[in-house]
Amino acid sequence: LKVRSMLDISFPPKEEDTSNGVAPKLGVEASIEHELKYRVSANNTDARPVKLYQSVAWSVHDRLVDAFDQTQAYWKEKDPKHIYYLSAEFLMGRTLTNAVNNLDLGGEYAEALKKYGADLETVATGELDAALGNGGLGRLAACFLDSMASLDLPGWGYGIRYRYGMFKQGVKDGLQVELPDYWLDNGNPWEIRRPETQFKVGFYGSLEDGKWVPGEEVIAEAYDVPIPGYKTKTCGNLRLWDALAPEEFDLEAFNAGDYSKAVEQKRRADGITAVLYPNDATEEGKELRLKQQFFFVSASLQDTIARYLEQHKDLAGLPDKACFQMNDTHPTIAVAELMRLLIDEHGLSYDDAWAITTKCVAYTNHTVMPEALEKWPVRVLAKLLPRHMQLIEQINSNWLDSITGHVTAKVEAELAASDAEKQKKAAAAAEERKAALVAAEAKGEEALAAAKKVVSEEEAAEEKPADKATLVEEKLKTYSIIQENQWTKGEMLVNMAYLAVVGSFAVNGVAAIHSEIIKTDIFPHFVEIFPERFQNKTNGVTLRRWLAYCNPELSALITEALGTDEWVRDATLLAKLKPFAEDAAFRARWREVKQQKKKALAERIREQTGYQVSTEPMYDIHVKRIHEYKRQYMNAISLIHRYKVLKEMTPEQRAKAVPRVVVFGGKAASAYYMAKKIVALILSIGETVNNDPEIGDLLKVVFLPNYNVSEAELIIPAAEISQHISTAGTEASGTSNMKFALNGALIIGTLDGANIEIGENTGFENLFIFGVKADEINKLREDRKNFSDYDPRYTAALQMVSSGVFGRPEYFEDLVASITDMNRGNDWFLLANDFASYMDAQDAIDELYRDQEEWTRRSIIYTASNGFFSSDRTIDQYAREIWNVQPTPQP
Ligand code: B1H
Repeated sequence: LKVRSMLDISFPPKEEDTSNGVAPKLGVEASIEHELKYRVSANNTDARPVKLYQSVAWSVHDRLVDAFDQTQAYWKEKDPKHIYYLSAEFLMGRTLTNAVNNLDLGGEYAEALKKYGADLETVATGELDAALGNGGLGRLAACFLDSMASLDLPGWGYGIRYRYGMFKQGVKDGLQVELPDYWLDNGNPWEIRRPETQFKVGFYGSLEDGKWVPGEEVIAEAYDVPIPGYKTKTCGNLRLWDALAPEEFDLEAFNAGDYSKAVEQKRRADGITAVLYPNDATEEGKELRLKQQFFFVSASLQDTIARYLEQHKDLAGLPDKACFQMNDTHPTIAVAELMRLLIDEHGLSYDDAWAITTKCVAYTNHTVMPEALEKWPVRVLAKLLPRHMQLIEQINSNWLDSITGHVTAKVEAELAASDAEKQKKAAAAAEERKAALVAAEAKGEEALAAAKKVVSEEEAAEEKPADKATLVEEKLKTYSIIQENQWTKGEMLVNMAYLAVVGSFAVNGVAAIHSEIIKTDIFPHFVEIFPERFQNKTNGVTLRRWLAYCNPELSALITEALGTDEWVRDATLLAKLKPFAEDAAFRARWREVKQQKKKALAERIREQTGYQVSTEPMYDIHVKRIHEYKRQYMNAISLIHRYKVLKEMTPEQRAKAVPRVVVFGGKAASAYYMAKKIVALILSIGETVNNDPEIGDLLKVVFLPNYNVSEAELIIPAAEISQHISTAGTEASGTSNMKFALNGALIIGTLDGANIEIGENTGFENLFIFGVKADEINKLREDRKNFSDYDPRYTAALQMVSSGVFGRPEYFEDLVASITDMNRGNDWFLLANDFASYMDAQDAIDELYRDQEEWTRRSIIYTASNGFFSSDRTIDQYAREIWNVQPTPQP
């Protein structure tokens, strides 16, 4: 129910727009001055970095709003089909650099800032990251928005305006600490509040005469974040919802004296959009999380339908105008909510509603980790969303009815196959018994009696034919959206991924191997029924943020070599760089750029950690969320070994060793016990190694705190080698691997996720690939070895941890046990299995680094080979193969 409409609020009449395109009335220089004086209230002399940033940002804001208004008005007039990307996370990072450059205003702003003795790069550091996401999944959503706008595709993102985004990570006493992210404290120039766009969202309550009467209501209010495409007039939208208490507007209740009730309601509403859950690839199962999910999904669907109905009268046409892409299971309650809106609010029949829903929604799976595949207890769903639970039951029962024929045929075929087998066995057994009786008879009365007894027991024990109905029932359960919890017997769960697959017209994985694994391991039943529904869409990253803007030096070199900067729009052009890999002068310049970026990173390391690192060693980077499956721990163990070897070397040997600076970064979920210990171990190793005078510049181990989008923009261009070493079959795709490759960092990695496709594009001989393959994992988990059989380098390194070489041996006891003790984790991610081949790959890296010409040659080959991983390519595939949405640029 729309609470307010546009008409309730009278805007000042719009002036005649004479600005022609995106240029507003004030020039860049004048507008910065205007903002500085009137909005930020600072004069020129007081233009400190943050205030200058704010003025520049507000000046850019005005230009964005022009582009936004024009695009949205144009789309409204043309009425093309839209894609709505529903996501609980959008990890946007900073906006200023991206906005200025996408609007093609870099030159003008640089010029205007001269007056303040500032450059855009420095001013940009005044901005706090918008960190409304955990890691890869949220950042992918942000890259997709950039590509959608850049390809002129009519599309909006829909999500939550968390008041506190991802926590800020600090380090205290060798441990991670979590600090609140006050990202909105200085105001946010990149959003437009829409008090005129509000919707009611209900929770709890009961069903009265089949009608849902919510027990609690909140108001969703829209904020729009303009998304400028790269050098196009198109400006897309990210609409984020904030929650308000209805009482804030209900003055009557307020005046009636129910003050505490009003305050309580406000507190509850605030809670919904307060914080982002800091879990990456795990799931908390908290009711508040489901509340968040339903809140933004309901508001987004109501909003879309309301806008659709402004221009169309019949909802049957909705699938021609709207497609909802569900980013993982978090927004999959959309299947039930769209059904409810169509049936309860718009009067459609169940069947008509189902026909529309299943043409409108599509689902992307991002993980095969069982702990991340959301399953909500029926108890929780029925309490929070009783009408939705009822609809899910109906959806499930229709679904099971529709496949009963298929399942019965399957059972019959299995029975027939096993019957034939059984008859053969039974005949053989009968022959044997006959022979036994004959033999017993020959031995006399007593033997015969004993043999007869055995025969009658055996005949009785012979398998009864299985009851077909029971078998069908058992098998149907494995297809059911509602299933019994395998751990807590009796508790029933709604498998949200199954709901998504049944309700969607397309289901996709995020890298080739992952899309295969979901077909064989996660949804095999559903593949039987609708094989055509399953697709692959290999992830990508925007080359604007992740090459052009974060590495302007390398970009300038690429542009010079190619004679054009068109590669920023058309990444396939990067392939033309290949011949330059053979040019020694070009390689020297390529190295110079890398050196420059290493220097910038070294400076950041000094600022953040106090460690002074040289820019001469190899820069070896391992940054991503901390997780056991990502195996930062295995890298840490290898570094302990490296340290040990360096300590044992003679000075002559040391002089020949290849020095490294190893940089880790990444957040551990606040409740993830082992991940926090892994952070602590890395910090402890650094503490010991970095202060060991015998080691000096030969090895530095740095944990750079608070890894986020902005840190990544600094770190990735400086990398020479990057690590992507998850246990095969666990990392769905990975996207930083693509960013590193495009910035000319070599990869050490397993045959997992997108590493495989990067290998195919770059040539596997150019990567350092090691470790077991995904299809060997199950068997290897079964035959895990004894601790005593492990690689001696590995056991010695762990021994050093246990004996306290890095301090706090008791604190690390659990961590060591998790990979050495059969009863305490038992090395689930197979570090021990992969360690030896990992070390071989590390040796190969050292060897190649001695040959700087060959190393640089490969570095160029990486950049030249990986244009495929532009998110423009990914989004073009989604648009054509799933969404059926057409580019709609303004003339
Ligand atoms: C990915 C998540 C994820 N997969 C649950 N799944 C979350 C799951 O808050 N939660 O409950 C949050 C995030 N994130 C990542 O998606 C994969 O691990 C990466 O391999 C992949 O590259 C990325 C984008 O597809």
